[in-house]
Amino acid sequence: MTTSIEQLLNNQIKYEAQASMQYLAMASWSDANGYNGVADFFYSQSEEERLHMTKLVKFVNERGGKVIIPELKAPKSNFEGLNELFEKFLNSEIFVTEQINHIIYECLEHKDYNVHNFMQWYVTEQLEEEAMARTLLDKLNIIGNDKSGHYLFDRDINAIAASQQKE
Ligand code: OFO
Repeated sequence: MTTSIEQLLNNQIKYEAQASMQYLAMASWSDANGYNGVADFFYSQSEEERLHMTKLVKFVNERGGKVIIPELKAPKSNFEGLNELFEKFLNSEIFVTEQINHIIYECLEHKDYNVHNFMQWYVTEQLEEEAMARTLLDKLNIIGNDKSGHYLFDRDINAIAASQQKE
């Protein structure tokens, strides 16, 4: 693979790691604020992002590239409430999708069909995650500031997420 593609994959390792740590901070905030369902959701999202990172690390190594395990900036760890939490979630997923689209574009420019093929898995994953983040934020926007609505959202979030994944 070219050094520019290798660099992009290393950047992506960092973005997946950042997302994993961000979602861990969001899980922890939710846990501390009594939103146990939301906490479970973000603990599991954090694990998923870690797997996405590891998958890239293994791929770059298999292809004889050099992996750089990155330094990360501290994630945001305080939130006004659930709306801000889920806005952060959606924005993070949109950012990652843009980075993946950029890698796909560069793969086609450099005719690296092997990396292009590998990255298709991430394209599908991002579609699902972005759709999930939008659905959850839409629901929160309907609920507004209603406390009992937040209680029900917290109770039902993992069922909503599971049913969305089956679609
Ligand atoms: Fe790594 O899947 Fe979203 O960000």
